[in-house]
This record gives sequence, structure tokens and C-alpha cells, in this order.
Amino acid sequence: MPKKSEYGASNIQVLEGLEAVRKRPAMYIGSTDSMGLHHIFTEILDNSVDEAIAGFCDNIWVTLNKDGSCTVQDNGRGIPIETHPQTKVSTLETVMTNLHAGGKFDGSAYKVSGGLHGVGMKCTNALSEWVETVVYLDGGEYRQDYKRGAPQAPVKKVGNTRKTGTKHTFLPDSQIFTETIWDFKKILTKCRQHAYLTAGLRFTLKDNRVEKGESPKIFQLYFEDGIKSYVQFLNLDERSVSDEPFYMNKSEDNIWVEVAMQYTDSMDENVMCYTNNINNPEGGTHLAGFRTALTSTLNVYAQSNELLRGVKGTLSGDDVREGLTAVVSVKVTDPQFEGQTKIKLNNPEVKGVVSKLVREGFLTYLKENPSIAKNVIGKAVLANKAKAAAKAARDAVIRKSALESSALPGKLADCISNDPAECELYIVEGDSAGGSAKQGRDRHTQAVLPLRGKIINTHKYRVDRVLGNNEFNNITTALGVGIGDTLDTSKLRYHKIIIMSDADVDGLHITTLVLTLLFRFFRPLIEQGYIYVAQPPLFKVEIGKKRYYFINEREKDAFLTKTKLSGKKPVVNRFKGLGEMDPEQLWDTTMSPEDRVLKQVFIEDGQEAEHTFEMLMGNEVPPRKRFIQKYANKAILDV
Ligand code: 28F
Repeated sequence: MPKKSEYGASNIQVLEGLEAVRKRPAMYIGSTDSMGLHHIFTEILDNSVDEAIAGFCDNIWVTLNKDGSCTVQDNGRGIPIETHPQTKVSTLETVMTNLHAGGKFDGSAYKVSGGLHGVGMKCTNALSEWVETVVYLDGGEYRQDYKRGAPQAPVKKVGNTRKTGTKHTFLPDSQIFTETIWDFKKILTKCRQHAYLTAGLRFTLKDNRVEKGESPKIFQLYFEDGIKSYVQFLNLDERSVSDEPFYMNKSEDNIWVEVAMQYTDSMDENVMCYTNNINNPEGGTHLAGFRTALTSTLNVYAQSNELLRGVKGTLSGDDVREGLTAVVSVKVTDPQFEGQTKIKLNNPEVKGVVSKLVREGFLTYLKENPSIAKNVIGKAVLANKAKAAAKAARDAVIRKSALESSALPGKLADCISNDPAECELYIVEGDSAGGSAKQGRDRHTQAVLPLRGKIINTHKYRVDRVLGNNEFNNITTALGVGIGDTLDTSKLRYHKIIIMSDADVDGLHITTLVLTLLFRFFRPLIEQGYIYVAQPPLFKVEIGKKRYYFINEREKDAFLTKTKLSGKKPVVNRFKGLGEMDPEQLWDTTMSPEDRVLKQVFIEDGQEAEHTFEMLMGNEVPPRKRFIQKYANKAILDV
């Protein structure tokens, strides 16, 4: 039984609640690595943003302190401090320590906007070594401190002030987190997203963790046009069909609907949905309402202006969403999400309201901007026709390969085993390396598909053009999973797809082209961890009869330093390409599962990946040029 005298320990239920969070933190914040660490930050930040959405706050300050703690402050109303009716302690202490009070608690950690504030701050409190909370309210400054969630003393008035708001300073508990260093980029990205989603809300970010003498980094984030600026940011590297995005912000039946959208000449669809500023990657009823309204409005306008020549029937949803960047942000008082993870909004009433308001707003926009309307519908008609052509081409490719007895490409040296789990496909640059790989490999489990020359940049072309490219078809057929929306990873013939090319600029370009192809048409293969990049050695060091191989300069130099004492003169040479290695060397250094080094490819952030491929492989040269200039000093040039 905790000592009665120690303040705050008297309420057993409070301690047990916080203990539960500390015992199984991952159940509340997902993990205790860097993701979980930044989750306890966003729980606090979201409470300030909720206060802004409720209309009581327009400034949020985030400061990373030298001691590793983080301070978040807002100029909202300030958490109430009067004695809570049920718990008999201050409301502040209740919302900071009692898991079952404050906000809507139904087992899921989602928050409710409109100033009811969620359960998040209890978790942050329980998982922090200490928290100092200051509330500015009714002319007074009130403070309470906590250690691993336990309040150290009752709320105390420590001064007078004209400010209002709430300030938490917290130090993540190194007993809980495997990572306690804040990642400024993650914090900046999170604040930027909130700034876009809450027009007029100003963020001031400050990183005080700088070396002596260096001045701290300060960032201001403020978007008067909210999600309209967000769409412009997302389209930065693209060519847009209109200078200004379409923007609307209306409400009905206590549901706020805000939409910004703009078409570009790319072919991808990028529609991001939010409920009360929470991102819903799997969409939901707001997305359904938006899509219905978009398709019907464009068809109604196109038909009444005779813009559908050559289209069989009407434009489909896919046709009208090609090249569309949009943000759909709704604010509802009682959001119902799918399960614990808030990835999909379920409120049925939202679909009808979004559909009605978007239909009205977008039709007016099209009538007021006939040239943009013509442009947008022209793109959709082209997409419709290209899809028909692509379907014909795909059928032709499938029919062709079905007709040919050996459906597999002639150049594929397949492996003997039929068990995908042990089979590997090496996609190799060039015939000479392909030849060595075929000879050096383990025929039982390793297949080799040589690529002759460069494959098409699949980021830039429609699927009908890409399907005409021989190299592309060879890879598609070898993988055996179909492409795009017909993709079925259960048919994958190899559970390791290894891209092997020279370690020079050309080789890296080939690797990038193959990764672009996989990212665009076989993304689940990347997401499920089947894709690897081989790391052929860059250096060979011969000492007497012995040969040593190294994949980079650092390892080679470390080895040379170590062997300098042996007195024997080492002979160092740098591999220009895979072709320089005989089959045995290629096996020993790059293909043998015991000794090889493979880099597994995965997508940490889909948005970021889209951006990077667009910048690297897209039509716009300036963004790529800026990237090259920015990172030129880091390039390892082929000498
Ligand atoms: C740095 C993090 O947490 N800001 C917050 C408020 C304001 C109110 C509030 C919060 C629980 C059940 C009410 C004030 N006055 N920033 C923050 N600002 N929580 S958290 O209320 C939570 C209580 O009912 C607030 C009137 N209504 C709400």
C-alpha cells in the first residue's frame, strides 16, 4: 500500500491506470522506438490543435530543449483547474493522471475535437520521466509537476499573468523508450501538416539542441489558405493544369467540409483525407462522398457541353481522378473510426453532406472556369481512351505469352526449385554480367534475368506505352504476379527479387529504373519485403595468394590499416563493373547467401516516396536539378 503521506499516491486507481500504460506502452502508443517517442509528442500537440479547431487558440510553440525534454505551449483557454466533481482533485490533475476521465474514452485512443480533448496526455505523462505543466488561466499562473505520471503536489498558483493557455514540458522516460532523441524533421512535418489543415494557426518551432555558439534553429509555419496551400505544396514538382487549386469550405448539419484540389499532368491520383485533422489513409465516408460528387459533376458538365466525343458511356471514377491532387478535410463532433487505428471514417451521414456540398461547389467552379473545365475533362477523356488501349495491349501481351508455350522470356535462366520461398530472381544489368551470373549461381534456387540496356522510365509513360517495352514485359512475365490492379502476390515465383548492377553511375541508373517500375506497377512486392539490391564489391585487395573484397572505401581502408603491420605489400584494385568478375568471384562476393550483402528495399513514407520518384523521374527538370546541386558534394564519382 503506498505511503498515505506521499501526495497523489492515495488514489490507487490512478496509479494502477498509469502503471497499466507503463507495463504495456505499445498497446497505447504502438511502439517504444522512435515512432512511439514521437507519438507521445503528437498526443500533446493534438490537444493544442483541438483547442485551435475549437476556435480558442491561434498560436502553438514547440521547443526542443538541451536536456532532451520537449515543451509544447498554446494560447488556448488553459486546462481547467477547479476541483473535478467526481475525483475531488483539480480537473488538471484528473485529465493528466486519470485514464478514464476527460474527453471521450471508449477504449480507442482517438481524440474528439471541439475542446473535449483526448486521453493522450495521460499516456505522455505516464511515459515521461517528468512533466512540468503550467496553466495560464483567469490572470493566474498555475503549476503541477509529475514523475512517471504521479503528481508530486497539488496544483499550485505560482504567479500572475495576462496570458491564457497550457504548457507541458516533458522528458521521455529512457526506461520505456529505446530511442529518446527527438527527430526535428518528424516534428516539423507533423506541425506543417496541422498548419495546412488549420488555416490561420501559427506554429513556432525552436530547436535549442545546438552546439555552443551555434544559434538555435527557428521555424515559423502559418498558412492563411490552409489546405489550398497544402495542395500547392504537394504539387510543387508537378505541372498543374490551373494556377490556383479549387477550394471550398462549407458546413451543413454541424459537419464542416473543406476541399482543395488541383489537376496536374501526372497520371497518379493523390487524394488525402482527414477527420478533425487526423489522417485517414484508407479514406471512408468523406472520401466516398467526394468521389461520387467529382465523377457525377464532371460527367454532367461534360455532357451538357458535348465534351465526351469518342467516349463509350460516361467517364469512370478512375478516369476523372487521373492526375488529381486533393485534400478532403472534414470536422465532425463525434467521429466513428474503423477499429483502433482511425485509418477509416465510418459516419454514414458524412457521405451525403460531402457529396451535396462538393457537387454544388465544384459545378459552380466549372461554370466559372470553362477553360480549366475543358482541360480537366480533356485529360479524363484521354485517360479513358488510354485505358481502353492499355486493356487491349495487356490482353494482347497476356494472349501472346499464353500462346507461346514457354511463357517465360527466352533470356530467363530459371532455377530448378518450384518453391518460391527458397527461390531468388537476379535481375542483372547487361549480358556479360548476366552470363557470369548464370554460370556462377546456385541453379537449384537462383534464376537470372539479364537486362539488355536501359529499360523504359515507367514513371513518365502511360501503361499502354510501358506494356510495349520488351524489358518491362520480361520482368512482368518472370515475376508472374500480373500488374497494377490485377496484381496477385500469392503467384510470386521468387521470394527474393535481387537487382544486381554495376556500382557505377550507369548501374545505379538501371537500379533506379527497375525500382521505379516496381514502385509504380508492383508496389505490394516492395511493401511485403520481397525486393533487394545486391551490393557487389567495389575493391579487391590481394595479399600474397589471398584475396579480400570490400563493398566500400571505409571497410577497405580499415582492413589496410589493420594489415599494414603484416609487412606484406597489398595489391588494391577497384572493380569497374560486374563484368570484371569471373563467375566464381561473382558467386563468392555477391550471390552466395553466406557471404553476400543485400539491401532490402522498403517504403517508410509513401508520400515521401511518391515525391522522390516524381522529382527524380518526372517530366519537370528544375526539381531534379535542384536535388543534384544540393547533394552533389555527397556523390561518389566514378574515378
Ligand atoms: C500543450 C498542450 O493540452 N491544451 C489544452 C485545453 C482546454 C480545455 C480542456 C485542454 C476535460 C473534460 C474539459 C478549457 N476551458 N496543450 C493542451 N487546452 N483541455 S488541453 O478541457 C479539458 C477538460 O472537460 C478547456 C473550457 N473547456 C475546455
